[in-house]
Amino acid sequence: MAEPYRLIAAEVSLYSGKARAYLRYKQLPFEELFASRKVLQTIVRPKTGLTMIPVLLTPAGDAVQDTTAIIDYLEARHPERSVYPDTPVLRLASLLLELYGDEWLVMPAMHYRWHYKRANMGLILSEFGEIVAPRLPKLLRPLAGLPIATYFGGNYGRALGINADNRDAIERSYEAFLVDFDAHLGEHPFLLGARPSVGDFGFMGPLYAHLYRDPAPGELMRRLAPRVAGWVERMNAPAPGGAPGGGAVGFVGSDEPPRSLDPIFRRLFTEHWPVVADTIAAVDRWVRAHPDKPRISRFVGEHRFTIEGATTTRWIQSFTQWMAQRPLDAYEALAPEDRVRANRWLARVGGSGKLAVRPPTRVERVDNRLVPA
Ligand SMILES: N[C@@H](CCC(=O)N[C@@H](CS)C(=O)NCC(=O)O)C(=O)O
Repeated sequence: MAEPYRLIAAEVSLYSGKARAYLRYKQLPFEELFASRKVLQTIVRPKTGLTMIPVLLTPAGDAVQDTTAIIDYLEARHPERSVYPDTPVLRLASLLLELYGDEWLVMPAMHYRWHYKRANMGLILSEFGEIVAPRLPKLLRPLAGLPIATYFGGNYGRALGINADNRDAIERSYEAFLVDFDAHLGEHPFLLGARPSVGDFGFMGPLYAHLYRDPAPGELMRRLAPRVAGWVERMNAPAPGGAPGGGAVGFVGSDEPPRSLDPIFRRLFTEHWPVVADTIAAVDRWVRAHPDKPRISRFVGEHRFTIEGATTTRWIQSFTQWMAQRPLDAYEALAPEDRVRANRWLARVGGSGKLAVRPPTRVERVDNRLVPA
């Protein structure tokens, strides 16, 4: 039997949930290797240059970090049960949804984990403790987890722009999202029909480890949006989305995203897209201001952003542009007749004109770091 893939991951980690669900859906044999500090120091750091998870270790000896890179690495080698719709407008929609899950829903995920400490910290400290000192008796693990919990819990607010000014707004936005997604799931088992697309996996990061599994937001999800909780469970099942081997189940029949997703796309274009557009401008400014730097900094300044009427400041993350280039490229590549259909759909969801932009400075990932292309 072929040697299995290995996924360095942890249940408590946001992006691990995306990669794990993807590997299960593809029915690829894999073993999960717990991302203890030792594994991070002896495997992840030396092989990727980063201290980030998840990391896919392949039988060919590659170590792939970043869930999007992991998905594309595996799609190239295992094209069956593809998570990319083969019709162009659905494909564009799936890339936008992945971007939204990866880069925007991370905000409620962090907020609900770290703000509702009393409900969540028992679980979080104990799981962070397992990363640092997996051999410590269970009772003592929370103590060992305290330093990293303090680090993550102390920094997320400034980085993501979450504070007393917009906490209520973030909750209003997330609760509305939950209700919209729940209504959609009354009509379709996954975002784009009867099988998961890359957008579902993008959603699975924040919606599993934090928003489903952490006690406070988990209770909220089960109460407000039981179908979303059911979707999380389906996404984590061994072969979500139909019969083993792919079967006949597919994406929605026409090349048009379901209308029940309109409120989610509208929110994407109202809340998230201004941040994306601003990030593209900031990356360009940063690269012009640092002509001698081969790599682009992870953070390229600060900007103001607005969610549900509340405006505050966040750090601009250059990585967001790399993710945004995917739907922008998909839009750019549309044949004229497909573009007419895409524009009709975009007009319906508040996205008119928004994808017809070319980043003045493109970025690419080389050795897991962003560089100007
Ligand atoms: N975009 C990346 C992000 C990976 C990531 O941020 N992982 C988190 C854990 S879920 C991490 O390792 N954070 C450590 C850090 O930010 O330094 C992906 O899709 O894999």
